[in-house]
Amino acid sequence: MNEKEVLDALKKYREMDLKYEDGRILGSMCTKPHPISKKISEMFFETNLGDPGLFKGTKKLEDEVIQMMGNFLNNNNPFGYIISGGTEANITAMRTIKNISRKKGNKTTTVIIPETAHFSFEKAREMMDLQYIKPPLTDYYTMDVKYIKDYIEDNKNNKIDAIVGIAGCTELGTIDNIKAISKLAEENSIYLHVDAAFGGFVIPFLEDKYKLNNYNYEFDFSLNAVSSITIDPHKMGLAPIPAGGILFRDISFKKYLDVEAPYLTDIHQATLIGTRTGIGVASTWGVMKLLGEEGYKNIVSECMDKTYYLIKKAKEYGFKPVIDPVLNIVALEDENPSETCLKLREIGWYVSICKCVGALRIIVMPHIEKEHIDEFVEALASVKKN
Ligand code: 0PR
Repeated sequence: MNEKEVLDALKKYREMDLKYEDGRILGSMCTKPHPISKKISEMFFETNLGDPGLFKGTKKLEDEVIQMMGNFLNNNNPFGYIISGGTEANITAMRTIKNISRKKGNKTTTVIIPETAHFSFEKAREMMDLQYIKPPLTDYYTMDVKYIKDYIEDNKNNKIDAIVGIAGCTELGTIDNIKAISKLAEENSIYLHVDAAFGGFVIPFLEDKYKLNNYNYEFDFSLNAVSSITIDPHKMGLAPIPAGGILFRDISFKKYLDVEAPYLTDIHQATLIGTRTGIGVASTWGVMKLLGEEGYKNIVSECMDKTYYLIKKAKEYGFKPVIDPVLNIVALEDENPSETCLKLREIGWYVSICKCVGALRIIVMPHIEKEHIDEFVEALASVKKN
């Protein structure tokens, strides 16, 4: 093929894809990246942070991005990486936990983790043969802290290595009571990892008027036991895929991840993935510098406004939200969500479903406009009538 033929052929494939701007993608935590990232991607497209000595500028950018993210997560001295996504970040955290446990001489690694945890933790469990304990959920779909407290007390001989808390769970957007969990973890010297893959770029920018009463939104390094946080720029950070983030409290955690890589410019490698692009790093840097705190606040506020709008509209048509929205995620009760989801797909609407409760799941990302919401609620009503 010549170049024109290649590009024409590719265009045909690309045209089969859905486009965020059409407003039909309602079940995705990704969105159209900020436009500046197109230029940045071109500038950094051959960079490889797998061999950072060759790309010193890009590595410096990564250090700066981690520092910038650390700053809004209340940590002035973070250590971490911009990696492929939340899955890699969570697996990296679990690898750290397992290696700390092994170093202490434990044969098994036991982790308390919510039922609502993302399936990336299941991959980690299977790969590293971890033992998971899943406390029951409260009425707010968060981990029951009293259960954790009792479990730790009743199992003094079977030490818990770590607790995972979620700040913005995949299905409902709920936030575990990480403040209370951190206290427990601190008292019992337990590692605490927080999965804020989605919530990390939302909660710090959430205006008070969107916060629910009696709800704890604290999740970051200001809580003493929090040792690592997953936070993904390629979700609400508006960076292009792949850009996930793993941040540790400080560099002391690096030794649990390093393997020897004698023929690279840096003779140790801590990330799971070897060859890795600098595009995510540079784009995250650029988008963060361009938007600043004000920019992210505006984006989050717009998404929250539209979240409340969706709930208002849905109620007018007789649909009921499972919970008051914590973040920009709406779950609408449905007796048979899989069937409704398929019927909606037949007429061009792509929502997703919850598994912890019978509900349709809608993520109100920046590409969703109020007109899309109006059209969607009508489409949902028509599907439910038939
Ligand atoms: N942690 C949480 C809390 C998540 O919600 C997700 C992904 C991950 C970790 C894993 O992140 P990566 O997918 O970046 O590895 N949550 C979304 C989900 O599973 C991912 C997604 C995004 C799915 C866009 C579909 C989609 O169209 O629903």
